[in-house]
Amino acid sequence: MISGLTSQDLGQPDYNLALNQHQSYVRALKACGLELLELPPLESFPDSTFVEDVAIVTEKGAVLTRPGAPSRTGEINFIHPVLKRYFPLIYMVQPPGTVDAGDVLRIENHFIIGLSKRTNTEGARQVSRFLTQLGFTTTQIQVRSGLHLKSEVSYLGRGYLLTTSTYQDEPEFAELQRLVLPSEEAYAANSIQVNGTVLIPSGFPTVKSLVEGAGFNTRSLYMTEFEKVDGGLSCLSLRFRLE
Ligand code: CIR
Repeated sequence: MISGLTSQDLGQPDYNLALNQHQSYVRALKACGLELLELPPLESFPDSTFVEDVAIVTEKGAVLTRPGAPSRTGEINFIHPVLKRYFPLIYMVQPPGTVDAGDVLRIENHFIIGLSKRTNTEGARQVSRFLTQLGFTTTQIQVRSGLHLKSEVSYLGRGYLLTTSTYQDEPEFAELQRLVLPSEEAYAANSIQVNGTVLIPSGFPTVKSLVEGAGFNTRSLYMTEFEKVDGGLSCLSLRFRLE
């Protein structure tokens, strides 16, 4: 993962520290009551730890994406057999569509698909069709900054959205309670709510108090080594509940 793609200028990740941070992440998910399946590392795919990007998983079915970065396309061959264990129905994004699921934000039974450098209009169109067939609604918005839509916005549940100022006036989010982060804490916009606890990156005090002020428990995790390669808390797992 130290050779992962990045737009940051934060230096190379420290591999051992990244492993420690990953173990803390695993412990936190377990403490939140999740059952985990940990996959073996794929040494030839340095970004494969960001397993969120290769699939959209819902209680009704899954979509295997087609990641937009050429170095990541092959990751789907490894996640596909794993998804088959859980999902009888798996849709697959076909070329020329590309989608990174980091651009796919679920808000209750609605999905917002961000068009970005990684997710093209054809990919978004295919994903919209698949999700609609599963019974969800979808809309699309332009990703205006950051790598993915979910790099800058997270849905916490109970009507709360954590967002950078980029999306604070986005009409798609108008009906949600928006917790708007200061620009110096933008990295923490990628946080995840798991069974009522919000996991947030360590070192972002405003985010912590905003989220706690909204009535959530928080748990902070060091994410410095993943931040160096544009990764956040949502990217490191695929989280789903089976019906
Ligand atoms: C990449 O550029 O694809 C990885 N270095 C980071 C992916 C982060 N994934 C995510 O935000 N869902």
